[in-house]
Amino acid sequence: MEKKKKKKKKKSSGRLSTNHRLKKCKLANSPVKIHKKRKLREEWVSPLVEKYWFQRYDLFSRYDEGIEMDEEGWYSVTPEEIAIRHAQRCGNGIVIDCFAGVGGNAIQFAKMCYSVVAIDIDPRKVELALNNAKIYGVEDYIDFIVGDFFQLAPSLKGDIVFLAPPWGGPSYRSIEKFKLGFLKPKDGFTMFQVAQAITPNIIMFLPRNVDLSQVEELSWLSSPPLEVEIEENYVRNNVKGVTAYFSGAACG
Ligand code: MGP
Ligand code: SAH
Repeated sequence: MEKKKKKKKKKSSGRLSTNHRLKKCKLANSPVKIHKKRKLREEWVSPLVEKYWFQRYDLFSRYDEGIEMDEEGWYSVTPEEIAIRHAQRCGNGIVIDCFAGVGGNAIQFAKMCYSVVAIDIDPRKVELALNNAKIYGVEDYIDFIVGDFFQLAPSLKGDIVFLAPPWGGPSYRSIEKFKLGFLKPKDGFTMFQVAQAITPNIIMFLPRNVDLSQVEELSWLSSPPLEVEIEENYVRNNVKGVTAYFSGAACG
């Protein structure tokens, strides 16, 4: 029996016609695809999340060590490379991450800044962010708060306010020019004014299709107007969002 098998194998390893070669290529590719699909099924992510799951190592490089997310977390988390960039711009003060989600930004702030206050209105997000912060070993540098940023704002103190609010879900992409009024749970102008009462050093992470003239208008809410610097943020040559740095957070 064993001998027969060996013989068969030898036969099929002879020269291949072009057609056979094509077949061989297809077969060589298929195990990879099957493997990916199998992994996806093991983890189970919703169809909405699938696209983001394929980008999982861009979102968290340590994804395989036990990172956890819910659906909103998947499509909202700031990719790690961009979160690092945000943190590099914060210096060494106290950062308030007002819409912390599953912790993409808070973790990078904690790695680079003095300390972080991470707020989210959804208790599950705070649980997930704490889990994720532990994976990066930075949980001791973050004060997690479950609460509404707008209610907490009058009692908050910090050197930098970071705003990455909900953009209304992945459908933000279908809007030609995203207006600050579309941000949730309150419009961008109100949000900015609430943040400004804490500090003028504000960083906002916004959709790539945001109306840039409105972003500039935010700086005119102060007298004299705040300095503002706006940058596009890329991952693998794809623009993912736009960041506006105000006042001390701007390079000047
Ligand atoms: P995307 O545009 O939904 O994905 O989100 P992608 O892969 O760039 O889409 P495509 O058009 O190229 O196919 C891009 C990034 O925007 C996400 O990784 C998040 O960092 C950020 N993002 C997306 N949404 C819907 C939100 C949101 O509601 N809030 C925040 N803060 N960030 C978001
Ligand atoms: N930067 C985050 C993603 C933020 S997504 C990351 O990298 O993981 C926006 C978050 O804002 C959501 O998790 C949502 O629960 C939270 N949120 C919505 N309204 C809020 C409010 N009023 N106060 C605080 N958090 C709020």
